[in-house]
Amino acid sequence: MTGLTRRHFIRNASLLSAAVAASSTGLYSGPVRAAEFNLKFANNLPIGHPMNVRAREMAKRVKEESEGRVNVQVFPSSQLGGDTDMLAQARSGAIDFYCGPPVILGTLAPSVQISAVGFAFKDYDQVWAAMDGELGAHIRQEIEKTGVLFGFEKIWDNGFRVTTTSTRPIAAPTDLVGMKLRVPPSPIIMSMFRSFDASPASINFAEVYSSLQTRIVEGQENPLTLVDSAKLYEVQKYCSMTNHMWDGFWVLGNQQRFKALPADVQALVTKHINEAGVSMRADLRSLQANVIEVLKGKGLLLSKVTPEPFREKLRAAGYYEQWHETFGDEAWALLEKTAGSLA
Ligand code: X2X
Repeated sequence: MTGLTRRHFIRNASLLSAAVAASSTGLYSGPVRAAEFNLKFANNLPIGHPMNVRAREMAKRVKEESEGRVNVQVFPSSQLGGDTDMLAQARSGAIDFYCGPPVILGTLAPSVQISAVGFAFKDYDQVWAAMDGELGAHIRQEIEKTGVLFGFEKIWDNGFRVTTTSTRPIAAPTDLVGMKLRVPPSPIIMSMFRSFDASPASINFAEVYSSLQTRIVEGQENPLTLVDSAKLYEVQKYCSMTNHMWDGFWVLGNQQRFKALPADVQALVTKHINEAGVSMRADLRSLQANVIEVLKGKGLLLSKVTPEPFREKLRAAGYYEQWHETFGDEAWALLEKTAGSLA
């Protein structure tokens, strides 16, 4: 094992033991009494990310308010498998709640990806107006129609995605030509980077750090707060603020498993999951306020990017036309209602 690989291994091992410690504190505090309902809440993000801080808080509140009847166990860092795997487990009911990024839910229902159309949302006012409004309601209906999963009302935040690389900064679309870039297993992100003539590789988040470290890929794209919390700055040199799309997480439940719970348990869990989502949005917002300084301090070379040439390239490649056709006129109109014209 090389020094670097060992370091990565130890880092993961310590995350894992921290997670075990956290969940066992939850399990054995208070009067010893077996829970009636054990529910699994799984995601791909590091244990210290606001998603998991708020998820653990949610689990604690659910446990307290149900007087120990309901035990939600939080599994961060892809502990139950990569995203493709977690999605399959959520569908089968092996995972009760899965934080599913819209970008990778295209295999579930194509329209779930509509919030990830490139350069659509300009700021958070637009994001929350759409996602807490008609567009979000439309997407949740589409998820529900699968007959397998459903989405809780408040979508959780990930952020605006930027591009980090080890070889060269991205200032213009031509800088992306031929670039080996990790993207999530996501049809819509894959299509964007193919339109830029890059060479995107679909890799689950669980393997992002190691694929950058071993230089299987030159770069990746994710929000600044995740570049920080997943320590991607350790294995990347440049960070180009492409802000090419907003991304979040639908907390997905398994319809059958959830309906089998008593109504009061359903209501309690729903309330606390939605509240946790709203709180984590605010947590991320405050991290975003100084993340640029934090990342500069860690040695990353940050640069601003003018979006218009990138949009122009996407238009010319037929990207917007293609996704408009996939999502249909009705959904596209809902997107443009907040994001403005994308033609
Ligand atoms: O896999 C990613 O890049 C991540 C963490 O942003 C998603 O969940 C889409």
